[in-house]
Amino acid sequence: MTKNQKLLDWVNEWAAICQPDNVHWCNGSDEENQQLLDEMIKSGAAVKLDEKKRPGCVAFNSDPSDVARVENRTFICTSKEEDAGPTNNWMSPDKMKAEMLESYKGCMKGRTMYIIPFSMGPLGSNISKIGIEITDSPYVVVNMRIMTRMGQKVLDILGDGDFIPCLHSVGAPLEAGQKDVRWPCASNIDDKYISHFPETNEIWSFGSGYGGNALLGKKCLALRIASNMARREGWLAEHMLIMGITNPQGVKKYIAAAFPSACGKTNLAMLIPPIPGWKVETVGDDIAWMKFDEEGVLRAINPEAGFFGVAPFTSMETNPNALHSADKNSIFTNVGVTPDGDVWWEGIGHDCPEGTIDWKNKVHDPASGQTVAHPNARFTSPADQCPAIDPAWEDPAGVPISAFLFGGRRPSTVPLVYQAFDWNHGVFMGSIVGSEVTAAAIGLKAGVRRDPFAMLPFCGYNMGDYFGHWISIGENAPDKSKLPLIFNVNWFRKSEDGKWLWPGYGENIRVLGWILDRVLGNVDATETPIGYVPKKEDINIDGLEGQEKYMDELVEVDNKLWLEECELIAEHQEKFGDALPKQMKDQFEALKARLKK
Ligand code: SAT
Ligand code: MN
Repeated sequence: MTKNQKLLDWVNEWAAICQPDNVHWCNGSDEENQQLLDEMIKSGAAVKLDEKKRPGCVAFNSDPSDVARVENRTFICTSKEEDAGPTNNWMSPDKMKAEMLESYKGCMKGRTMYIIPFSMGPLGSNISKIGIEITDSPYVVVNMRIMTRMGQKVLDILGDGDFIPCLHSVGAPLEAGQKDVRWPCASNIDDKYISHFPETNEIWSFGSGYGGNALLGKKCLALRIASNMARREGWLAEHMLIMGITNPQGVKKYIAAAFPSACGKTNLAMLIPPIPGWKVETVGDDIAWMKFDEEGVLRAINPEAGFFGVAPFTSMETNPNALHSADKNSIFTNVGVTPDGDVWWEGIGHDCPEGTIDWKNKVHDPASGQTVAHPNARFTSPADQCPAIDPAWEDPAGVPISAFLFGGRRPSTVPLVYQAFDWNHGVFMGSIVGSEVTAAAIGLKAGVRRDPFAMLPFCGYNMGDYFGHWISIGENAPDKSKLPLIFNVNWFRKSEDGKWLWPGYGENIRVLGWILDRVLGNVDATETPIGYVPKKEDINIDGLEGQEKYMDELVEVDNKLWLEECELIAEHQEKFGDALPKQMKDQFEALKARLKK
């Protein structure tokens, strides 16, 4: 256990408010995990999967109202509204705490309060942070055990040091004798809150049991709170995958990449190169924490210990490494369960066996038009089960980052890959990341939905100040010559008749190859108004039949289209008002001037 008085006081305080039947301090052992799983299987909350097909695996189905992060109920609570900025929901800390305190009173009646000590980052790394999550959800406990380093070993390292308090309740107290439901949560969306108090490093979550709403180490701590800490302390907490790439000459470099959702981040992190001699290894698929070392090299750790990956359309075709990560010791949420005790989801690569139970606990009827898995169904799997896990993925020192990649889904305008002229230009590039949406998709006017640095729902402070923080990282770099190079990629460019110009998936290694060559100084590029673009012959397309004829279009920069893009960028920049750093305005003016030349 612990002698940390601050921690003991905090737990006692909340136990008195939430009034659980029991308090359980999680030690993280196999026995504890098995006991929790057994209890949930017995109560019907979880289904045990077949021990031969999926050893050590269980499946859960959530309440149909509780299936994803709730962005409109996610709040950044700062004294001043402008500190949350135009992209976050804001409420004052006092008002939020008063409101939520009412909800927390007696909220754990009939339940056990679990205390989860966890480390984001390898135990003992100087980049790592310790959090303590209070929760009344045993589902959260078993997930946190995979997603973080969790248990007594964390308390031992904590000693009487500081921790980030993370409070969570599903918000569904039980009356004496009341039978629990499979997936307790607050039934009304307005009763849910995912609140962050960056000024005091606190997280209060209420009403949801799903993913990032409830596994508070992930988006809440490792991005929203950590982005604030990183800003104060001069480092970076980013929504980025980290991967190692080795070329046929045996040279290995690490890159970090940010993409908005649904752009294939996990697939890129676990890519299997189809061309000989290349190797990709995964350090992380979602979050990167980065600091300069004594030599001035920016080094990254993956603060997580597992993957919380989207299941649908994960297959042996699209991502065998993700699939194998979930072979055993994994938790599945909102997937189908087959009669022989395996899992099934849309796009898994084979037909749905008759009698499969869908995510709403009904036998699937193919004629119903309903999907078997929820589109946001997930697998929770230990990272070290990934066949391509990087040997240095737990190195407390982190891995050296040579390049940043940004990208979105851009059917037009944006070339396959281009490189920023310098750091601030790269920051500008990150600030305009976005995906094109059709009018139908969001019920609004068609256009580009901007997701700067893929951090829109995860930046815990004013996004304009966040751009400023990135600029200051470049300005204050101990050795500017060692800063990572910055690139934008776009796998999704289409021809005028709507055909994909680039095959994507594993073939993206060919683009990563060019990026590696730029890092190594092996290859020239064409200077264009938007940045350095590859000479088409420098992208290796050996063995890609019929690809040659698309290469001109893939690397083309059309000034007219980019001037139209600039009108959209102007609208985007206006949203940040006075918080938009002057350097970002200067970058924009310089881009327009280059395009008009
Ligand atoms: O639910 S999570 O926040 O963990 C995953 C996601 O929405 O990106
Ligand atoms: Mn993510």
